Amino acid sequence: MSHAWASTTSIADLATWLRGRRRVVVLTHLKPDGDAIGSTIAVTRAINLAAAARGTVLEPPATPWYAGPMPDWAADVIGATEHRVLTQADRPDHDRREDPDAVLVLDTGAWTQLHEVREWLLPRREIAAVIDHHRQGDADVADRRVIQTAAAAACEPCAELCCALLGVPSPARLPVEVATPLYLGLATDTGWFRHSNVSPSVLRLAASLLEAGVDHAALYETVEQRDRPSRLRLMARALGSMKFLQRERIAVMTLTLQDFHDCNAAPTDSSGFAELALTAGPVQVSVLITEAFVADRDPGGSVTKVSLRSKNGPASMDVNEVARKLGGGGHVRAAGAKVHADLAETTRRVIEALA
Ligand SMILES: [Mn+2]
Repeated sequence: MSHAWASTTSIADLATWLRGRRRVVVLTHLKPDGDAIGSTIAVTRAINLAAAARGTVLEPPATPWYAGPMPDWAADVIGATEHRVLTQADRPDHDRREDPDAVLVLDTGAWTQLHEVREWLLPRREIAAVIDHHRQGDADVADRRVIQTAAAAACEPCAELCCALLGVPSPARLPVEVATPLYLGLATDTGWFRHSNVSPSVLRLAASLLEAGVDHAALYETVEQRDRPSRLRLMARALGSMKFLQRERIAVMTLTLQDFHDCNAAPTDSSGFAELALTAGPVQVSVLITEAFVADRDPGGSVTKVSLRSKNGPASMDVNEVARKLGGGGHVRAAGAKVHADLAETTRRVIEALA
């Protein structure tokens, strides 16, 4: 078994391997985002549609399992597709159905992102496959891996998998219930087609998915135009905390638990804040430092979350490198870390890492 974070198989071979599996558990990273939910729902539906097309199935083979919290829009995207949200009361090993004969891990391959299912997944890695686009991951999560770091979203390779499973020659021919979650992942991981990861292949895939019947405007409204007013109040706090460093090249925002409390905000309300400062001309790196909620902490220690975003261009900074100095990782333009220190000490370490 190779231990390098690299592909060991192809999408075509994965599709062949999946054909005829009776029960497939589909996993993704904790706190799933648009790409995580999009890829898992699209692949789940494709597997189940392919099984139904082969003959009557008593129970659809594929089920996604999530470790929350789920975004507010999740129910609208998931609809009637059967899924599980794992909780303290519903652990992976409480599943009384037949043990799966395949496990798919989409949009991550890092144990730190698979905390809730780690113990369950460890003895099953020989029947597991990872499809991911992140630069870092743990090769021992699954023997079968398709790692496409050039892909903007996990939904790019997953679109290819859906086509192979359903035997269609182009994503434009996918059923709209498969095309829509794929489009969601593509759109959200590119900031609705604004980030530097937008490539010809991203726009070609998006165009094909629109041909398949995706309603861009309806999806945008469902996902992006449903903020609770508490999120805007919290955004005002984040912007109010902003400090500029290195002649306004770097902007650092901080959010305390008190900020969340005062604004009556949920932990997910700060998502997307990390990039806020990139709208300022001189700012090359935008940082959000957040006190972690109790559920995210280790007993007895404080944990602070760091999210980094950077601009493209000649003066740009590889924030993946910065995050790695802090014990985290991610992409060149978007990365993060969980630091085992309080907000003040974490801020000090972030500024040092950025120097
Ligand atoms: Mn992704």
